[in-house]
Amino acid sequence: MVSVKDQIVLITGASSGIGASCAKLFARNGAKLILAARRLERLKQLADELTKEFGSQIYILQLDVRDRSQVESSLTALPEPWINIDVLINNAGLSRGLDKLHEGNIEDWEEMIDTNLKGLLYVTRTLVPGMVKRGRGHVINIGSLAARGAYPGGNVYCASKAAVRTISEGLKQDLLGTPVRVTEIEPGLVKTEFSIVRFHGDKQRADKVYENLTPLTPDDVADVVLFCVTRPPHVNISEVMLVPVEQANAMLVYRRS
Ligand code: NDP
Ligand code: 8X3
Repeated sequence: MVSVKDQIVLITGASSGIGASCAKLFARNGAKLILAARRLERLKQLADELTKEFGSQIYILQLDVRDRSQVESSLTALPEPWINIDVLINNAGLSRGLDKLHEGNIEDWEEMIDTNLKGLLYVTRTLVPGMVKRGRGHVINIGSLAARGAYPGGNVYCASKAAVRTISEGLKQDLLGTPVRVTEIEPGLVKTEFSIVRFHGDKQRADKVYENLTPLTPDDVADVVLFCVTRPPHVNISEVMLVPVEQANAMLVYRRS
């Protein structure tokens, strides 16, 4: 088993949902955390909580993963004790809208592609060379069940997650011969701020997504991430799909009436 104690773990999108849950679980297990996202106040609040509860060492990074030069400059200029990142959790991501493709909002598309796909690529391209050089590292990409097929209105979001799936597969191939591990995690419905963001703040509409079923919690996903990272070094969990019991695929859920 690999222990995460004193390992340096960078989590993108740590200010909410799955990223924040990963931060809590890795902190509880003794990791040193770099928490990245755009909302600085949220990160500070989380870091305070974790420091109080677990005595964690935390570095806060205000970062927009869509900004290539900011990604490169901030990640290459990390202070010396933080530079050798062991685990990268590429979690920052979002959906915007649920419109038919031919009626879709092009700004929404660009935001999803720039964040879910290009942002993940920028961070990965900046950090993985160091992992290869040091001969240790693990990249966790938070994909989605949406990668496995489109659902009505999901078009560009699903495509962005299909790209994450393919990129994870390609990265695994390209890292063959190195000890660096790559895992893609594909959750189904997880109750976070995801749907509020998708519907541009319409909480009522967001709540309906999880109505009359028991969704995954972000802690459920964090649990799986920690499991993958703590396998023995010769084991690579390449992909995990986890869904609520009441979800069969992206299109088929059971709602108790
Ligand atoms: P949340 O909305 O709760 O969290 C999303 C996180 O991503 C926030 O911390 C947000 O931080 C961050 N983020 C968004 N854009 C950027 C950006 N440009 N730069 C840096 N950080 C950014 O949703 P989830 O926790 O659910 O989402 C996390 C991941 O899980 C996403 O990749 C999502 O696609 C995926 N996922 C979610 C599922 C679900 O049902 N909830 C299911 C399957 C996958 P900030 O706004 O502060 O920058
Ligand atoms: C989020 C899950 O099914 O809402 O990636 O697209 S879904």
